[in-house]
Amino acid sequence: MENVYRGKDVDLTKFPVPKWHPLDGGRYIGTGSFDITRDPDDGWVNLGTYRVMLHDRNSVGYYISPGKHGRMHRQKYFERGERCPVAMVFGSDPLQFLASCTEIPFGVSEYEWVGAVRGTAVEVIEGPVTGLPIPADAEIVIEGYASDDDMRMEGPFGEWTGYYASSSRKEPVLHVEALYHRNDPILVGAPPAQPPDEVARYRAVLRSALLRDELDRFGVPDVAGVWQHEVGGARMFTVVSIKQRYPGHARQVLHLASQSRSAAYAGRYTIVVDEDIDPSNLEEVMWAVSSRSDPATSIDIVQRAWSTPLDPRITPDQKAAGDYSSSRALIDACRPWEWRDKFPPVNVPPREDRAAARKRWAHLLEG
Ligand SMILES: Cc1cc2nc3c(=O)[nH]c(=O)nc-3n(C[C@H](O)[C@H](O)[C@H](O)COP(=O)(O)O)c2cc1C
Ligand SMILES: [Mn+2]
Repeated sequence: MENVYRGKDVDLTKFPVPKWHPLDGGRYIGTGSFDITRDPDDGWVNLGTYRVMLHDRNSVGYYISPGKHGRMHRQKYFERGERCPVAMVFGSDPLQFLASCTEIPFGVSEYEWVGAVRGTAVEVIEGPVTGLPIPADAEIVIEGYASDDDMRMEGPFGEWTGYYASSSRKEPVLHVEALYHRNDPILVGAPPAQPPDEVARYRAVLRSALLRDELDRFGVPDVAGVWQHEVGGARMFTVVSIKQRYPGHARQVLHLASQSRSAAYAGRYTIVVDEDIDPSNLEEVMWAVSSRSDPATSIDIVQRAWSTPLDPRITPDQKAAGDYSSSRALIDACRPWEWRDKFPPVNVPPREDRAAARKRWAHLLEG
């Protein structure tokens, strides 16, 4: 609250807002940012990173994909004929940003998740306009309202898939009633780009951990490892390794992983491999797919799964009809359970032996 502007004094054009990609339809003030909303029924508070485009001095456009928490909140207000209150934070504690762009479950506030990770509660102030809780140490914050009868073109924007796939459409405008910032505030940017980019790299770590946790909570035994690959933007290419324990174990993992909270949105390929394969090593994974799967019997297809206008492979006709679903390929690249003992042996020495040899002859490998 070092600098406070209300009503006509709000001027967002004073910030050096970048145009991040050559074909972006505007300047995006919100990339390394998050939107704060409250569920009008249950009162819980969500933080979600959704891109924010600068329209003019005191209005911004923001895009939220169907199924995201901020969109469900907004929809609830609109269905009641009310405006949706929103606070947007441009520049925050990095852990708050990390939480706001991660698949934390519906009904759980990212604030609580941050507090749990840190071990201390997040200090907030009550937003003077909306009453929403605002991080006390934020750099730049705006408060305002969106309504469903006020939409303006938003996009195109360079997205995490490496394309401008959602093009431009009419999206709700946030009318900014208040602007607060520190002296010399830092406007944080985190523009997505063709993966594997920085955004995909940090998200792969957390998403893989979340999926691992979900599979454990689903009661799936003997998960050896999980990786949501950077090349797929930590969403479109998911690999799980298991120690097979019973017939159907591999398919169970494929279907659960592909529809889990942390991997369902905008997925594409889910692969299960045996525990001798490192799920984070693309070459090992694709060797297992190439050598242990049988295309005719090893691949299940799921139709009409949760996707997004950002999906570059949804046809123009489908998008025009409002159908943002896409299919999933679930690839079983494990040795088939029934004859796993008769599967030809692997012809390289065990991993431990290779590691021991590398250690012993390290002086020859250097330089
Ligand atoms: C830099 C960046 C930009 C993002 N932009 C958007 C966006 O414009 N719209 C969207 O729906 N999700 C976007 N996301 C993904 C969401 O932040 C992510 O799905 C998050 O889990 C959403 O919060 P929620 O689960 O509370 O809905 C972005 C993520 C990052 C890291
Ligand atoms: Mn959420």
